[in-house]
Amino acid sequence: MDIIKWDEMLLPYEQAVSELSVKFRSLSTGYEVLGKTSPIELVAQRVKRPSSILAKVRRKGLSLSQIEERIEDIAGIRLICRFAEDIDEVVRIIKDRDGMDMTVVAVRDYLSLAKESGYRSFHIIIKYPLICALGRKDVTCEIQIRTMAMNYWAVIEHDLQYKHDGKLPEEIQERLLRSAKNTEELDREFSKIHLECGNSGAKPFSKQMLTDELIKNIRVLYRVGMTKEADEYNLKLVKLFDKGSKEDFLETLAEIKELINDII
Ligand code: 0O2
Repeated sequence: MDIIKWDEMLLPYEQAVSELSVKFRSLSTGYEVLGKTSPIELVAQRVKRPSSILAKVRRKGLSLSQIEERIEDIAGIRLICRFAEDIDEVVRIIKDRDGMDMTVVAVRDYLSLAKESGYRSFHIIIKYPLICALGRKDVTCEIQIRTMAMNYWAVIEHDLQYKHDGKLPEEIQERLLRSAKNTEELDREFSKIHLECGNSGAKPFSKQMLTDELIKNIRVLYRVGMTKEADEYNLKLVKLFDKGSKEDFLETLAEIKELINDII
């Protein structure tokens, strides 16, 4: 009989989800640096629980020695988007990486056709090359891409299934299915609002954003020792906040940036 050394078996999966999370978080931060809105709102990671691995082994009629070869979602990364259209962008980003730091093995589109339960998400199965304490290994990983609304539904439904050993009363299943349709409607409505309010990708200049940007730059002035100038701009900021136009903000911002550029 096969004996599973869980710590040893799960080690590469733990490392893979950690590395991949860093990569996707860094990618997302890059958009921020460029002043754009990232299509990835949140990155989550998990390694499948042993009980869930064993349940899948039984459901699929596998032997224990087939776990690594046949179970593709031991390592899981979840990329959560604001809008349904962001999912397409994230899928494109991952497909573009195929053959670089990961290889796309399969794609499961539960958006075009939701699962019977009502579950919606886009899954990409990848092989991720890893060097870990056990040596070199290509780790299979499932990347789930979904909106916040899809995630809300899936997390709650998953939790209910887990607590009821997957045997939810029919009436609850029907209500969950209806809720899934409601989240689909919510996603559609948010996409429409997003489109109507302009989604150029570049951040619009709201007063709040400009204030934050000014404060960020004033803090740089303090850090580089230009205390007098920083104090002056701090005072000016309060006046701008009360009465300034966007043009006034932009002008002041340009002045501070010039000062910073001169000394850095
Ligand atoms: P966890 O996190 O391990 O407890 P397959 O037999 O391979 O074709 P399978 O096994 O359902 O199909 O694989 P699939 O579709 O890729 O699903 C893997 C994961 O997707 C699940 O892992 C869930 O995270 C998610 N998922 C799939 N179907 C549903 C669903 O109906 N409801 C919810 N909430 N999530 C789903 P585990 O093993 O359930 O989760």
